[in-house]
Amino acid sequence: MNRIASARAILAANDRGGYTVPTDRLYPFQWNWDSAFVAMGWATFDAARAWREIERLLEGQWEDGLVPQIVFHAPSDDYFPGPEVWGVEHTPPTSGIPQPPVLATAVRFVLERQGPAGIKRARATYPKLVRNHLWWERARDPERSGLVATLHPWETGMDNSPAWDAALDRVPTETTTEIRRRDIGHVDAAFRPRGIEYQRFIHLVDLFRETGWNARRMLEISPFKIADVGTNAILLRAERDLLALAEQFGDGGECAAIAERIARKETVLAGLWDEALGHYLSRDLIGGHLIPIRTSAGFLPIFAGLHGRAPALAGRLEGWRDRGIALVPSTDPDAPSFEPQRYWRGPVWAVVNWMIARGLQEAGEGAVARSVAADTRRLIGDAGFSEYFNPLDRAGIGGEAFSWTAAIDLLLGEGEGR
Ligand code: 9WN
Repeated sequence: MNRIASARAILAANDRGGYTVPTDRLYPFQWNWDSAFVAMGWATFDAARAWREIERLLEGQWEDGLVPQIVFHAPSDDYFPGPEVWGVEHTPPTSGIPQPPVLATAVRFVLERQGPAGIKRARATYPKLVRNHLWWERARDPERSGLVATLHPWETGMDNSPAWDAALDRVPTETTTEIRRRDIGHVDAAFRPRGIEYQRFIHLVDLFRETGWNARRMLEISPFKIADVGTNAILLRAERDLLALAEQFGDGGECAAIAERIARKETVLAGLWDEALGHYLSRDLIGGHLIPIRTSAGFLPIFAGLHGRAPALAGRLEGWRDRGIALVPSTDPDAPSFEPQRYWRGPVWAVVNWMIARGLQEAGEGAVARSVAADTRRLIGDAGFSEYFNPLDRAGIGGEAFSWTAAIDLLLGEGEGR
């Protein structure tokens, strides 16, 4: 089978009836940001199926606009925590937290890719995106500072990033839920988050469930509260893409409200730049300080359209590349917390690379954008469609036959993002 056919076959094999699981067994449900990338991958060869992915994700959308991290379309014992731990009243069952909001970007991509034939489904999707972006502001930035808060590491999609370590230390390790991890039955425990991190992850779930998933209460009481540079950059990008959709499907008032949010977010996101480290950083909203660890999320403001720092950030990527480090490590390889195999503490993720490459390309850093894209393609070509990759020895790690890796390979194979 050639490479395109192999990538398409992974999406087809992980298709569970209009939604795509990230990979068999390890992740047996529909995940939010995975599906946004996967929809773009489907769009390269089956627009109708791309729309279905988006529509099935939105079956999980709450009344208040939240698009949850996980939609539990069908029961499975292969994953912990399942719907009974979340205790959310929704049909289909869902988790109770968000994930990085790539969806509006995906909808615009699928529409532009398909052309006029996609207008009907895009028009039907548009109001749900508007409600979702209003949720972000109401639930996570009620004071309209321009930065949304993250209350759980899982919301960032970069679950055990060392950037969360100090803030997570404030979270107690006791849980009312019994922890029955399934992930380490599927993949090597050395590649996954540690036990103590899981205790804190579940402590937060217990705490939020006890509020009845009340957004206001959660924001008040969470001992973990971060302005994640990744989530905020992705949201700003999504706002720009939503504005493009609003110009086609919305009214003047909606366009003005989105434009106003964009202007506010541009200013405050720029404020996450740290001159000493020469990188964009997340802010601890309890301590008030920037978290002094360079991660791959710190490149995402370029994807959000902040291009002023792109030359400096491109220089850092070139430096790593010239030392033989595969781009883009999720944690600075020179940081003491760097671990080349352990989940978000070092490994390379194709989806993050796609966003970084696209941002660099748009910022006029075409050569480095091509390096990031080429490295991603090489990693996948050599090691397979793995969940993520060791930036030092370039091995594929985690789950295999991974949907979003296949989707990104399809996009990069066509030159999208370069
Ligand atoms: C929790 C599905 C998801 C990704 C995340 C990745 C991992 C889940 C987990 O898998 O998180 O959401 O149980 O480890 O960190 O980015 O969306 O692929």
